[in-house]
Amino acid sequence: MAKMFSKEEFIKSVEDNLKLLYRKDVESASTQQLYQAVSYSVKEMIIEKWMSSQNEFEKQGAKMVYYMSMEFLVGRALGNNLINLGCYKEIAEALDEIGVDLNLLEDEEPDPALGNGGLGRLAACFLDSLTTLGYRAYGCGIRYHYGMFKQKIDDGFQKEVPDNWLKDGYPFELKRPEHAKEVRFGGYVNYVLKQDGTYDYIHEGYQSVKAVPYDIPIIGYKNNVVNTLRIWDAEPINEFQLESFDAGDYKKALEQDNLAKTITEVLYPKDDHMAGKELRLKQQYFFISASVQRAVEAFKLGNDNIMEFPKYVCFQLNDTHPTIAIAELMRVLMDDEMLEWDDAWEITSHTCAYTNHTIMSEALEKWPIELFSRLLPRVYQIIEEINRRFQAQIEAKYPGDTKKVEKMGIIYDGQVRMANLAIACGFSVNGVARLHTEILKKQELKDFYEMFPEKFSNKTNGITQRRFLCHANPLLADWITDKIGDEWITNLSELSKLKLYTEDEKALNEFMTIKFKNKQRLAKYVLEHNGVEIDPHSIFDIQVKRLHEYKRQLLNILHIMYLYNRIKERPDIDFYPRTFIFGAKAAAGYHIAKLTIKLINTVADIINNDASIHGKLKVVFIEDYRVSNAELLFAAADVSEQISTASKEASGTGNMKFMLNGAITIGTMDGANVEIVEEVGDDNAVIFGLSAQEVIEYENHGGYDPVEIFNSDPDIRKVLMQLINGFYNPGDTELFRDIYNSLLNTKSSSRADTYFILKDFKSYANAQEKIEEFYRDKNRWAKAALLNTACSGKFSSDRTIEEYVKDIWKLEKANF
Ligand code: 26Q
Repeated sequence: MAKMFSKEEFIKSVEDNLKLLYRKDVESASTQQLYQAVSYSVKEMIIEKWMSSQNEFEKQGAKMVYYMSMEFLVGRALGNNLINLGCYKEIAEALDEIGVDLNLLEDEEPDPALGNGGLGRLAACFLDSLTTLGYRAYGCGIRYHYGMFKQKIDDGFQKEVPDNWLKDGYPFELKRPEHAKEVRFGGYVNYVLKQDGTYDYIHEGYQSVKAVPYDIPIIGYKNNVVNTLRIWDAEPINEFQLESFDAGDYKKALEQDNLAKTITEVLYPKDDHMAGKELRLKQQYFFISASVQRAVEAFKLGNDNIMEFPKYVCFQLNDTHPTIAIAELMRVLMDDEMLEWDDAWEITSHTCAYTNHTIMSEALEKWPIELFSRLLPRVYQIIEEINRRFQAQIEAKYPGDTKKVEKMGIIYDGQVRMANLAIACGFSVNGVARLHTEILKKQELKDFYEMFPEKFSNKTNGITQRRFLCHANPLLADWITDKIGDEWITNLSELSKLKLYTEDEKALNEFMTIKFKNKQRLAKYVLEHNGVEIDPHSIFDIQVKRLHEYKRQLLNILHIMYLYNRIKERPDIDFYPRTFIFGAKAAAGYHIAKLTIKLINTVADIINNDASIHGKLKVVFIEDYRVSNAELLFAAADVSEQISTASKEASGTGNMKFMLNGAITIGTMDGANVEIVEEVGDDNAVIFGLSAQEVIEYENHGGYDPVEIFNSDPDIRKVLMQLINGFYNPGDTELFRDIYNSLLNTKSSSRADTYFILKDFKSYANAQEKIEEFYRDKNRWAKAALLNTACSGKFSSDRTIEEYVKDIWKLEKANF
């Protein structure tokens, strides 16, 4: 228990907060009110550490990293904060003594969904690790009023419902109006000739919004260090006073007011295409401009030599979304700090570093010049000059090679290419898994790699064991601590000590009993939420992630349809009962993705209600997959589905969370799966499908012909025909036609079966058979499951962060 709080004091503080906030006592308060009061009490425990950490960091003059990200998918804070404060159990007991169940309070917390998926969750894991390791860090992001939509399943279809996560107030944030910054949009740039013959550039006729930061504490694991996630909200620059404006001002005031209202309204859901939406660019510039201005201001408080900026500050850009930071830092240094170009460039090019999370070209961020220069005239001007100089550099290095400028130019073909800006100006470029980084170097970013090989490195992703084991799976966490001590909580490679227990029957039994209990916990959740009974003795086979064609949820469900056919054709077949579980949100406008959700639910309905198969097969779609229910799912999984088309998944991080919790991977050699197999050994994972190289080879030769497979394989043909013959959906045989077409018909825009689903089908089905055979051998399975946990040490985000620190950020650890 934190030393300034005894149980009695804590309860007293909760009672005080209940009175203060709601005029209630414990007996009369609602669960939501109790959650709020307890959270405020926990915030009280944090605040001292928060202030003293910041003071200490300042005193030490420690270098800091600003992790710039459009998304931070932090998940619920209450339970996690208690774990990192080291007093979860004590507080749970204290609350229990006054008749309050901490678990129920935790369920009252909205799950702050300020992110889409992997990239946003990675940012959250990084903040946890940075702080636990004692590094000075800021997360910089946006305080969206509406986060990722809530998903409702209605007649099998996804419906998007707004996520009003702030409606009851968020107890862990702190508004910091004293650090507000003005951010400017639109207008034009005026030139003023100075006496020395150079120009001053003056931005005029713009609209402004006020960026107001809200700080959320990030608590290190039992180390008294607290860092800050700073999310910016927009407010009108002046109080809106109708009477005092004449006609011209009135229009402008209205527009500014509107700008402030819309800018932080909602998180853009990830799409398969980068649509050049003006509001998205506004969001990007909004939080970046505010963050950069604040970073320069904060630096100047402790140092008057601005040239030392890169010695004390690093900006890590989470994908290209915050890349405008490069031009904004140039602008602030030149226009506000009055530096010359060369000095500003010297600073900027040693401050900014870029992480790439995708190789899919349709996702690469590009903005039309017209839009960009209208919205951000001064910033655009700076990018033009960066581009001019960069092109000259390219031409000097590759004289006469016009293709190089075409491929690497920052401004080209009417567009601003953000990745090119990030690579040309940043001092570091990294991929997020070894395979991914190799593909970047050899294919997608080959020209850049040849020009700047020293900038490139790999930083394989990781996850925090504090949330995804301590909090998600307390039974397993305690068991591990019992066996090998608790050092694994801050040094995950310690888990390798568990390898000793693979020959210990009793230990294996305990391990599998914990898995069973977690399966029961999930079964209860499924019964409550889906009304479907699932058998914890069956194999729990889980695929949870965003819905995207490349992630191939479709392969999974087509295979389930195939299994169902087999069971129906041969009712006496020896089939080990299996429960297939899905969780996935589809972007609202992503037709095929949404149709896949409908397909999964339609198939689930038929299979789950077919008494003739005696419950051998169950299919469950978890509504509104998010961080909080993810924790239940990882803990309960036997099989982890990681079946993306090889070369498409940059890394994946769900794969690591499953592994940590003792699930066995069925997967392709893609992303971090490659490294997972390397750690656990290929006997303890089941790999199938084309390799990345084979996929790329096919793609370079115009794909392959799925119709051949359709014609020659009756099992596959039967499944595909069931998409369009009304087998699952007698009322509307056309419903799934587009899925059928996506697999078999070449459209002008794309090849048939772009993601090699039919090509990999047989190999996947064989792999699934291996899983079944494997699971029947209880002892072998238990060993493999335990080995997955034991070998997952590499995938801690602590390891990832240490690599970033050593190779890119060069931070020192706090010594307090
Ligand atoms: C871009 C423009 C306009 C609107 C939205 C977006 C947008 C938003 C989110 C584009 C991409 C994202 C998110 C990408 C993402 O989550 N990528 C995943 O990052 C993980 C962490 O590195 C990897 O593990 C996954 O492989 C990768 O898919």
